[in-house]
Amino acid sequence: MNKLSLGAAMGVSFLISAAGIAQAHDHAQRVGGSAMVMAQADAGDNKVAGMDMAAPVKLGDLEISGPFARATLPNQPVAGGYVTITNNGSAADRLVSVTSPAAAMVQIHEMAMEGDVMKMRELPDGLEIPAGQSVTLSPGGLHLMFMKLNGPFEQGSKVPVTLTFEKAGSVEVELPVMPANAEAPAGHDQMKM
Ligand SMILES: [Cu+2]
Repeated sequence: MNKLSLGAAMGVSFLISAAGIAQAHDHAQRVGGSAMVMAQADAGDNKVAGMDMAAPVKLGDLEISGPFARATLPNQPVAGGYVTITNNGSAADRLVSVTSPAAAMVQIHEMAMEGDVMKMRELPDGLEIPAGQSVTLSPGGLHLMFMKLNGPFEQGSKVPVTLTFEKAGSVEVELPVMPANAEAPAGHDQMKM
């Protein structure tokens, strides 16, 4: 219901520079605090645990669960999105492309050590989902990188994405936007404590 308001974004001018993007990328790594998690701890367990946990989306042998995105900070030109993809089939599949009306471009990124610095980089051949296994995209690891955003990602809204797999085809999934430092989708914070 709270679709990302693309119209509202038109007046927002992002000061995008190479440095800005680099900062945003670094930021994704540095922000990991538990302030939000702590804040939710009092909120009544069942209520929080059951909050808006979308049922897994099925696509052939694949199941997509636990979707979420992180709210953007002011002037943050990129955003991260996360899902878990389970392959219940007997053959590997591959996430080959991602699109969203919320951003001009969505890339599939991994984190990798370059020397002693952790950096993100695009997976040019997509992301393999091995037969019988789950692949989890999560903060600090694999992620969907929304670039050239059409507007800020606001907590409480939902960002639609279309995931396209080599074999299973395409499916649209909505990513609920969580706090900027969220580590997991709604309902999972409790389990992490
Ligand atoms: Cu990235």
